[in-house]
Amino acid sequence: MEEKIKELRAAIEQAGAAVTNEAELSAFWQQFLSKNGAVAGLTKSLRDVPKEERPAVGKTINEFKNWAEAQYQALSAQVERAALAARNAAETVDITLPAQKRPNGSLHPITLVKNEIVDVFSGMGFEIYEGPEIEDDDHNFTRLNVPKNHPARDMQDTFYVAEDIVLRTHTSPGQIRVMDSEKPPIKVLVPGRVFRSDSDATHSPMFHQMEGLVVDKGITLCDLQGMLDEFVQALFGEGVKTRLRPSYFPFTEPSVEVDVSCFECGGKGCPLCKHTGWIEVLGGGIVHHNVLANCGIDPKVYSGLAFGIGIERIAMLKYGINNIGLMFENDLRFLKQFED
Ligand code: 2U9
Repeated sequence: MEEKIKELRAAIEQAGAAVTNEAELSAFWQQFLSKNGAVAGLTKSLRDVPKEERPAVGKTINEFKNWAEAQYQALSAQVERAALAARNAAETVDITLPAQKRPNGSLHPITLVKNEIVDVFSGMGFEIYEGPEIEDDDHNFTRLNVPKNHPARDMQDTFYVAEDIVLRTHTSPGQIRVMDSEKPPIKVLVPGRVFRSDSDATHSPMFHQMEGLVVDKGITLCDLQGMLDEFVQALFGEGVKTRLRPSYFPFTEPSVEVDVSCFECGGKGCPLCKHTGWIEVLGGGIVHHNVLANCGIDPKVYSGLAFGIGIERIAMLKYGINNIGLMFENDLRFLKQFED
């Protein structure tokens, strides 16, 4: 038995020295330490040892078995360390390489123009209010003096959600809500998405508006023109002038269309202003007495001015965009032009 153990120890040492990876380690275990392996074979051969010698030989075999298992554990740790070292070498990061650049996002032209307009009017003391996009007939039409038979109420022009519920066609219902909850003096700017059943190169079924409302004693069209002068100069440049033309809206009387002198040609005439020297930018007027009365404000005591700006229209003019659809396609080649 002594001889057998000595031979096996030598065989284990020799085989162990050759183990370099998992597969070889597994073969080593199979050959020496598995149920049918060489070390188990020693225990089986204990049967052939005379009875009186068995305890001593058994002890020697057990000690050898422990040694063989320790060999295996040591080899296993060695293979694991080698595998980790190989992986670390393969996955080395070259920290001297330049970092990958993440592309920068930028503000959408509509947001840029909206922020600019908000800044100008905030500077004049306007507060910002945002109302709901889904409105009832009463806030969107009736209290704004838009009569039952008015074409704006037609299904062809307005998106109906239910019989008396619409996607707001302007942000004006927001001003109605402000007048319901606050007493004059009121000076508020209401930006937001609005919806109309209309679509071509300059109209989109969803677009952005910014409406202003001032209600106080003694408000006149002069106040409106003074504020709008400030506004167009901040947006289009110092020398730009405004011109008011008579118009009609159900919620204002008198109503005006507001033109700016062409900021491209200085008023001489060019393709942008269609050779007129003027460009239409927004609408406004003096709040109709019915609208004030509908909101519990006495039109004999107070008067108001209101204006409405289409944000896409201003963005198209300011940046020379010829198709409104470009602003909703999110083509990066278009958006990148507005990076600062
Ligand atoms: C109240 C009273 C009056 C808001 C007004 C306009 C004129 C106007 C257009 C600009 C381009 C709509 O987006 S657009 O197509 N708007 O011309 N808006 S007066 O008048 C109001 C609003 C609220 C209580």
